[in-house]
Amino acid sequence: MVEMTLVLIKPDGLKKSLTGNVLTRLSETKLDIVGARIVKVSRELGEEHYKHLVDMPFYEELIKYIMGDFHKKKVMALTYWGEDAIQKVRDICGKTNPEEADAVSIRGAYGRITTRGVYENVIHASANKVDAEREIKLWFKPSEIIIEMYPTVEAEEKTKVIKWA
Ligand code: 3AN
Repeated sequence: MVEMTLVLIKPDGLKKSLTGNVLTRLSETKLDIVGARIVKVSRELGEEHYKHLVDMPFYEELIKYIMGDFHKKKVMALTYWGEDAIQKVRDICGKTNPEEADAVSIRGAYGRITTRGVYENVIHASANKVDAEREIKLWFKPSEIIIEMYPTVEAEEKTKVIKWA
């Protein structure tokens, strides 16, 4: 089944200059990148992304981590498209816990658990189709993705924008 999935290269991955390594590993999937952004993650965005973990003891540290408080204040957000995209990307990522992840997976090779107990696992990848749609719509506008997979509507918006001077 043709799917889209959201990938985030997290602040630890950017701080450790792992972007190239991660993209090279992901290219093994032969999936297409259809959207890419560098994002400075606000608390609001971090909290919305991880809202399913709000009751976990590591939640506050997790929000600080994704906002870049421990590394660099940026995340690389990517949308991949193709056959079985979600599972193919998850397989290369490895398990959530970097110590349990296969040693040749991205998280197994580059992740760690901090002394504060946060899993710094370099990469996020959508877990299933419902999450993928929610997350892609959270991180990307329709115009930032070069294919149309989810329905869109035309709307007039009167908002102030920043443009080149
Ligand atoms: P995944 O990212 O593999 O889908 P989630 O959604 O359960 O896993 O967790 C989101 C993030 O929360 C993880 N990527 C990791 O950074 C952090 N995390 C998850 N479980 C733990 C845990 N038990 N202790 C510390 N951090 C965790």
